[in-house]
Amino acid sequence: MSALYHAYRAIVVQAVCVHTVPMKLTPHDLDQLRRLIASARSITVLTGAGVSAESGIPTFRDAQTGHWARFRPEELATPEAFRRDPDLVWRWYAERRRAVLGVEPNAGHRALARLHGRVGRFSLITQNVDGLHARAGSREVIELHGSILRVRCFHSCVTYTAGAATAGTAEADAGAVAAAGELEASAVFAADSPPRCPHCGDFLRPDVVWFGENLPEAAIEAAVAASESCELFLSIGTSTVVYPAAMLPHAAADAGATVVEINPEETPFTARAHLSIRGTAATVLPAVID
Ligand code: BV8
Ligand code: ZN
Repeated sequence: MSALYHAYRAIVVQAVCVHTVPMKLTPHDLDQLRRLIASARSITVLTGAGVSAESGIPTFRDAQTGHWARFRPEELATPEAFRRDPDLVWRWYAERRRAVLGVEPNAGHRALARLHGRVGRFSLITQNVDGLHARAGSREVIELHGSILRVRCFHSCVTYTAGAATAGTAEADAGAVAAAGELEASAVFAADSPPRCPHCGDFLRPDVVWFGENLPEAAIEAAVAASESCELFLSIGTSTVVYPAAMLPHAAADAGATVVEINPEETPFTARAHLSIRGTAATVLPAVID
């Protein structure tokens, strides 16, 4: 994790330095971003929940509604919450999975999928667990926080994947189902309570990274490497408050990349961005990529 330590350290150093004065917002900032994208030989993109907002998926900052209004996501997205009330947390994820499988990727997701084929080197890192980048056609997506479309045993004995094409059912890893025998994948995703792993007997759980859990090592290492080696870094639809993902734009800037933020609101990173565009993903991205 030396790259991770280096990037975390960079944050601390940065936190005590005077922020660089950001480029002033110009009326032609879309032209500026278009030129930066056209001339970059390597681009790394980090997306957050804001990229899925225009598909109708509420962001983490958005207030929760209905039955979930009384909970904060940070309170439910933890191993402690699951152990305390497995049914509650399992149902929260089942409802979010149904919502995700019921919407379509938006113009922002699709523009990023097109960008991949037009740049020498391109990396897409997402904090999102909704699988919408892949459904928009993006390949090799670095999923920092896992996927709500997958369910696994706490000890990774077995994994099941719900596919958008087969909304509501799932193709499990054939080997796992064969080995598991009793558990049918479709039954796992239809269950109202978390099923037990047929191998070890512990609960099955969403294959996401909860607060307090480590990110998949391969994913964070790939994300740090892609952030530290690109010419242009785009930070899109993220509040940059969840770590270690939030250190990636800093790591890119520390390594000399031009960092552009696309967000309708300011974030803790805005003061450091070379260009910060007050716009939404589904309007800005198609305008600068096509
Ligand atoms: C870890 C999966 C080591 C689950 C998620 C104190 C200080 C610093 C750090 C910490 C701290 N205390 C604890 C920590 C560590 C903690 C953390 O960062 N906490 C935060 C809250 C302070 N991090 C962790 O625990 C991570 N693990 O560090 O391991 C460790 C080990 C043991 C003990 C300690 C540390 C794990 C973090 C991963 C958590 N899991 N998701 C699930 O989804 O259910 S994170 C979750 O939050 C989502 O993935 C989501 O992506 C993310 C929220 O961030 P954003 O994506 O930015 O979304 P958000 O809603 O915040 O913002 C949306 C933005 O979009 C806004 O800015 C908005 O303006 C903008 N927007 C809105 N509409 C649009 C738009 N932009 C563009 N277009 C639009 N249309
Ligand atoms: Zn198990």
